Amino acid sequence: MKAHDGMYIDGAWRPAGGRDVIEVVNPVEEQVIATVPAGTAEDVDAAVRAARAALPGWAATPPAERAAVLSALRDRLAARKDEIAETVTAELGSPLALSQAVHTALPIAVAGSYAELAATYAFEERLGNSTVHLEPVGVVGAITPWNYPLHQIVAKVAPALAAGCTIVLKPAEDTPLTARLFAAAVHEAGVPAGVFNLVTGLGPVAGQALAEHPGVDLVSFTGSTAVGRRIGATAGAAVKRTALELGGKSANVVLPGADLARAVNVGVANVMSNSGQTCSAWTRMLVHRDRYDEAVALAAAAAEKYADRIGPLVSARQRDRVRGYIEKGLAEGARLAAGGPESPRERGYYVSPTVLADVTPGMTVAQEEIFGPVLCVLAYEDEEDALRIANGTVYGLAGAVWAAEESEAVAFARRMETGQVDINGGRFNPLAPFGGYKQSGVGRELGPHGLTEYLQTKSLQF
Ligand code: TXE
Repeated sequence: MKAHDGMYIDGAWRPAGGRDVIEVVNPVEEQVIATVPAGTAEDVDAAVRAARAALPGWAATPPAERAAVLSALRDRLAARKDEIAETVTAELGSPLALSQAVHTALPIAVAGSYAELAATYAFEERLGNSTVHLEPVGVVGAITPWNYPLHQIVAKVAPALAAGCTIVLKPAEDTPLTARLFAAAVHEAGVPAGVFNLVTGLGPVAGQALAEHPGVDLVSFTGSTAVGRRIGATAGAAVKRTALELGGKSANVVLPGADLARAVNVGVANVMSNSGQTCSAWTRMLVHRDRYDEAVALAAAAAEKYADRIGPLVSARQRDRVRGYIEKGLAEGARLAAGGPESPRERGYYVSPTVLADVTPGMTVAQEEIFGPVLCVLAYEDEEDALRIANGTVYGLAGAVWAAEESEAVAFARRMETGQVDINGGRFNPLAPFGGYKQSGVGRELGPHGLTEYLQTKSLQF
């Protein structure tokens, strides 16, 4: 058990204002592995002041120099990759291979992509008789969740740095250790004092103080729709910009001529990865009624293969929540094809890879984000019915379409109310904009579209 001290404010680790701490629990052993200080409104205020003071200097730093700092940050993260992967595994519970391949390698790639973008992006453009300058929005309050502890941080901090913004980060209380390592890498990379600041703490205390702080120009939040809605309302009242990346209920649409086995196997892998704690996960599989039974059998067999490999959920609270959803699904008439609500192990916050069949669009499990290793399989009658079901939730973050012909899948995807669709499998692209339609959020992350969230325009007329 390690008791960590301090907040990273104005280029140094400084004592926290209060004495309260947050316990970090390992989800496999259910044991406290560390504590970090629980930040107060005073800590947040000190961090915002530091960020404000650093803003003019960083905003005026030429993009090529900001790119060099980002490149150094990428290198420092890469140098610490083993330590980061082990830390993610310790506080999130993810298997080490996943922590290495996804939780660490992916954000390092994203940091690298922003180093390149900062160097090449057109921060000035000509429009007729005007020059348009793309300037930093100002001080960013970044509030991140625990499901991808490093990626969620990099997806906000890297574009903010590239844009010339300064930042105060409040990471999730479940995974503050990865955030502390990130701050160490920022320091080693030579990011000037005050440009990046870290305050660990509870959402309703430190998070809320950050979101409400008048010295913050943009709140960039990833997390639950309930908290996102509140942050949006508060920011709206203060006429403050927001970027909100919220929940999802993405559809994996298997059109009649598609390779069913491949679509189901990749679809199940997508849901089970990270124990289902992924906002973009394809949690609803839509299959034509003629092949429905075959698809459910394939999905159940695929899910069972994950039983020994899957990590736990992040916390007892999340495990109980997911189990509650499985029970609710069964109570509303779904049929258990694999897994179930019972605990598969004596210790650890595990939930069995679960497949719910005979799910209909109106059921709670077909509408609400479960955030666990639970796949719902729904039958459709024809393509129009599939589209109605796919678009029939308040969310619209991601999705997938499988078809015999790529053009057929693309035509269907164009009619989906969602921000990102994988065609016949797809492949992760760190430059592709990621973000939601409808209540999945406001704004986009990653690539040049992610960068524009942190920029505002000023036009000079000649
Ligand atoms: O999220 P919270 P939780 C969804 C998912 C999950 C559910 C609950 O469905 O089951 O949300 O997770 C901070 N003011 N997602 O409770 O509370 C908090 O400290 C300011 C989807 O963990 O939204 C943390 O840093 N900040 C998702 C962050 O918000 C506040 C990822 C997210 O926590 C705050 C995670 C407040 N009043 C959960 N209250 C995704 N989109 O990827 C909390 N926070």
